[in-house]
Amino acid sequence: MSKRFIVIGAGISGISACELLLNRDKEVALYDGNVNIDAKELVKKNNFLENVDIIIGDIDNETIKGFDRAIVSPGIPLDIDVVKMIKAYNIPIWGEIELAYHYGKGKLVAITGTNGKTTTTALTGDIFKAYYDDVRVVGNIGIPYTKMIEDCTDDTIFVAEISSFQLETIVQFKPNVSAILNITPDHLNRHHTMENYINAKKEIVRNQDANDTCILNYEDEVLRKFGKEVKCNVLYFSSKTILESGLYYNNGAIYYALDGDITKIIDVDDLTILGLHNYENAMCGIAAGITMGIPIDVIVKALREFKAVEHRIEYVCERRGVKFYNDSKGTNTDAAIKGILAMNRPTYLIGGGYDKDSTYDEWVECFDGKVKKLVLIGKTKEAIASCCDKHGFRDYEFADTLEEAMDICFSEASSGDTILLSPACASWGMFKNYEERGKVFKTHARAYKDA
Ligand code: UMA
Repeated sequence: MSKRFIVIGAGISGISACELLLNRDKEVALYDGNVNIDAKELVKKNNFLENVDIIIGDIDNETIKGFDRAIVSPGIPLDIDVVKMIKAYNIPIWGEIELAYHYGKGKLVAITGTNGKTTTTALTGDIFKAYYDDVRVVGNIGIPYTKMIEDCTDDTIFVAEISSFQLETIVQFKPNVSAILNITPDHLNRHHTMENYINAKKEIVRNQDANDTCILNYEDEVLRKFGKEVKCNVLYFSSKTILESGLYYNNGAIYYALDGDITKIIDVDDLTILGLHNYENAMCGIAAGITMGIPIDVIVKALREFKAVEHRIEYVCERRGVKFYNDSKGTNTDAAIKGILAMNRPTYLIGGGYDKDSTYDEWVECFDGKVKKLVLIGKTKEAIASCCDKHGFRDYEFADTLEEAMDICFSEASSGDTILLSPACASWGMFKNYEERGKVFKTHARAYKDA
């Protein structure tokens, strides 16, 4: 078994990987290409690194030669010089998730996809926690898989968000349940071609066999076809097609069909996450739960209680029949368009903020009868207002603060309406960051009286 490891990347995954290896009595070196990293500071923050040889900036062939195995962090492209040197000496490479998998025990549910994987992982984690005692939510969601390995047992269930970066360096990684939500162009600077990106995502099933299951989006052409090629069981979900077997959305509800036998799972009005893309995320989580033997009533309870990832189309509260949604993370027009598309009720929209020289046309175009009124704050209010004029949308008004904007909306909104903060702009200039903006929105919304 390898003894001397070099860990590449001193971010959260690299540091957790070092700790895991030290706990297993390995000799560890940590390399990072960023010359601004202060090794002493790293050790101060992570005492265990005292026993690690920290190499910053350049690394030479002689040093590389001395290692038996390399562990790479997800953000390390595999074509940078240090990785090329490692490959030239035939030193085996594991990704940080491979290292965690190697030392882990229990069961693994691994979720990938271009969009929605964080929400789906969080939701799936909640469904599993409602039934199993030791569930650990890990991976790209922000908690390194290697950090959560200690004390795991055969009864532990890992629910992991897995990125295409992480899948590039797996070897034996074998989820009991995998899921690919969708694949659209992303990260092409790292993967270079769409084909490479798709192939990286497909790696998630590489080691799965007839005992395992892969959950796939039936409406994604690549994935529908992929389901016919894999060696494991396949469970599809669909937001458009009534399936003979699998999860599907139809006319306001989610159903589970097994060889034509149909069970209604939940009305989507009972979900706390909105929009067709979120129904897909929910179906994926339900599919994972069903596959791992969780009773439907437990799944439904967890779905009803699920709190969306903070600041992303996050349901806040209902006052006088008016629902409040915080989409402070809608800091650009693309993200803010998703916010509007997710609304299924007439909407009072709060927008505007820091000026990034964006254009707002596509955002305003999607208001499309759904946005009753737009209240604008921040530096960009004039620019957005003139874009509204251009597109014939006249129902806008200016406010000086977020709270004032909310008061305007709440005084005019009636029961059945929604108030949505989805600004299409960054928060700077008025707030420290989008989190602070979202928190102000939530506090002010909750302070409104119900009657
Ligand atoms: N580094 C080099 N050379 C390089 C590139 C990076 O030395 O050429 C060093 C940097 O100087 C830095 C370190 O590598 O010190 C950073 O490593 P990292 O980028 O792998 O970051 P981590 O802090 O370990 O976080 C990673 C994921 N980051 C990326 O994939 C870029 C986190 O996902 C993940 O939450 C974390 O591991 C735990 O698993 C973030 C992300 O942006 C959220 N993911 C992408 C996405 O979601 O789109 C894929």
